[in-house]
Amino acid sequence: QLTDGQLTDKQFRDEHFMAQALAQAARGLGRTSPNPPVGCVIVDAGSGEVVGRGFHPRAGEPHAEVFALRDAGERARGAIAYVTLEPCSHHGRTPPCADALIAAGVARVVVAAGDPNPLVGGRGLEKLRAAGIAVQTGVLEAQAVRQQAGFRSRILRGRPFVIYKYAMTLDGKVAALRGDGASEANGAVTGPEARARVMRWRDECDAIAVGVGTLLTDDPQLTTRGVEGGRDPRPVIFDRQGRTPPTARAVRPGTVIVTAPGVSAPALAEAGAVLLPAVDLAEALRGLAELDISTLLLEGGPTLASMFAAAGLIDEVRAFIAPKLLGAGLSPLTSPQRLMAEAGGLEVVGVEQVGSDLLIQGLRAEG
Ligand code: AOF
Ligand code: ZN
Repeated sequence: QLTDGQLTDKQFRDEHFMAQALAQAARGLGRTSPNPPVGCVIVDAGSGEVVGRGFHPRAGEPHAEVFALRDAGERARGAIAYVTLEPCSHHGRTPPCADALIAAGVARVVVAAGDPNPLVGGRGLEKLRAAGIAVQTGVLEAQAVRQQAGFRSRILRGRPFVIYKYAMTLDGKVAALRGDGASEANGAVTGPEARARVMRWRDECDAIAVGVGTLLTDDPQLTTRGVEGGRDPRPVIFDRQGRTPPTARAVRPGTVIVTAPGVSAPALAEAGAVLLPAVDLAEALRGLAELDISTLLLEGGPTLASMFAAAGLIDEVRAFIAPKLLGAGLSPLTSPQRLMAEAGGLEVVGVEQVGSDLLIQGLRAEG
């Protein structure tokens, strides 16, 4: 029988190993859509030694549990498996992970968050319990849900999770009124450390959105630079009339151009771009989800972001504040026009100094 002290110790150990599983999962960020990033570590119940690690590298490849079980080999028997998402119970592109855990003789499974996929939805946990495995859920659940925000948004709401990233001066301006517009990395606003952080976010997000105005002014590349092993997000250009030049640097195979219905742009299609006609933002986001885009990073400046904000479609804000005073300039949002009492509340999930800039991350408060 456990005393209170030992119970706390066990919870502490569970959180310690789940944090390692989350770190494994993070290795797949930006690469797994439409699947979630998932990580797994297998721990010897006696010695507390990690005997297996794995993560889901991309859709179509084996799931995290399979890699971790392979890594552990015979040492999985009687061990504890820590998984960031409920093990699957269905035959998809791969066989069920719950079956693999049972076959390997794992004694206990600790899960961070349930799988909202209707094909799974609790049946993975049931399968494990029916096989006599001790199952515990909810360990570091909030972190896991955040890490899986894109997958969960696409499954539960049919649209990508939208992150508005911007950089402003201490007096709240993202760009001067003339000269340097809100450019690709807001280079003029923050220091190099903040810009490097943005590159990491590009690596981790499925797609990056800009408006055609930014595209025509800056001709941004919208690529990931300076990240080892980095990959480029898919550019998404909001361009109602199809004015994007096929020679723009962000136009490459897979680039999405969101237009009004009925716009034809054969030269863009020839350049490999995907035309996505939509009557409004909600329809555009549904279309992006169908293109397997789970996380969308808004870098397009105030005009595009204001459209999203007015439609209530910003899920997370990542704001850099640079220690500079500009004077007249553009603010990060121009709409909606609200009373202060109606201002959209954010739950702050991170405050950090990055180089000489301050980074504040906030999630839209539910409801
Ligand atoms: C897990 N571990 O590492 C992942 C899971 O088409 P499939 O076979 O790859 O199945 C995809 C679904 O499996 C996905 O929608 C989600 O519900 C679950 N993902 N599950 O146990 C993993 N990536
Ligand atoms: Zn699985």
